[in-house]
Amino acid sequence: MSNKEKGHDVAALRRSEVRLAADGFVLLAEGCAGELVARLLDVSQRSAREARDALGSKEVGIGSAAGYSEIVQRSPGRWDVPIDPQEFGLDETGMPWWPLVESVLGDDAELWVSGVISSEPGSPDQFWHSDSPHETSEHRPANALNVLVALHDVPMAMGPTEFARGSHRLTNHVNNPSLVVEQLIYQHAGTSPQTLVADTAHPVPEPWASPLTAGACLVFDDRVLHRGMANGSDETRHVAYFTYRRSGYSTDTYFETERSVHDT
Ligand SMILES: O=C(O)CCC(=O)C(=O)O
Repeated sequence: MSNKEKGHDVAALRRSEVRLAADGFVLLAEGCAGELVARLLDVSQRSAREARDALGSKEVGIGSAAGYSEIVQRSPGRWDVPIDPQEFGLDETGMPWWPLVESVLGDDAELWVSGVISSEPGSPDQFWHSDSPHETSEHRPANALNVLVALHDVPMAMGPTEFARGSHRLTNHVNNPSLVVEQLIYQHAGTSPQTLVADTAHPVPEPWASPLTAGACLVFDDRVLHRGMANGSDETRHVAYFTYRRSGYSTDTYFETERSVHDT
C-alpha cells in the first residue's frame, strides 16, 4: 500500500526526507499525540527510577562499556535506561515517525534499541559525537536513524539535543584521515563542528538546537554530530529514544556492556 493509500501526508513526508538527507536531522514538531506522550513518560519515569534504585551505589563510569545492561551513564548526570517496545506498549509500525524511517531504511527496518535518556539538573553539555561510523569513503544513505521524543516541554535551559547541520557528511573518517573514529563515536573533548572541517575550505557546520514542546520528535541520521546540552533547570529532562537500523546492519557502539546490576 502506498503512503497516500495509508492516509499519510505525502508532501510533508517528502519535505522531512529532504531535510533529513540535507541536514542530517529533522524536527517533527507535532510528532506524538498527548496520550502517547503521557504513556511514554509514565513508563520512562518508572523504568528510570527502578534502574537507579537497582544501581544503588555500585560503581559506574561514563559510556556504555562502563555501564550495565539496565543503565548507562552517557555523560555526567545523563542516564540511559533501555526500555522494550512491549514495555512502552508500542505498535512499532504505527508510530508517527515510522513512514519517514521506512522511507529511508526500507520497510524491513528494525527497531534496534529504545529507552529513555534522563539528564539531571546540573548535567553539563555533552561532548559532540556521532553514534556510528561511516563505512565507505563515498557518502551512502544512513544505516541507522534515531528518534528522540520530548516527553514534556524542553525549554533551552533544560538542554535539548543540539546538532551540527549537515555534519553527517563530514564525520566520514574513511575519506578524511584527520578524523579519528574513536574520537567521533566516544565522546571526546577534541571533537567539534570546527574540527570536522579543519584545514579544509568547507564552512563550519552550523549548530542548531530548539526548545521542544511535549511530543516533538527529532529524527536524525546517527552519523550526524550532536550532543545533549546542559540541564540548567531544576527538573530532570526525559526524552524517549528509538533507534532503527537497516535490516542486517550492526555496530557495537550502542550497548557494549554485558554486566547486569543484578550480578552478584
Ligand atoms: O541527551 C541528549 O539530548 C542526547 C544524548 C546523546 O546523544 C547520547 O547520550 O549519546
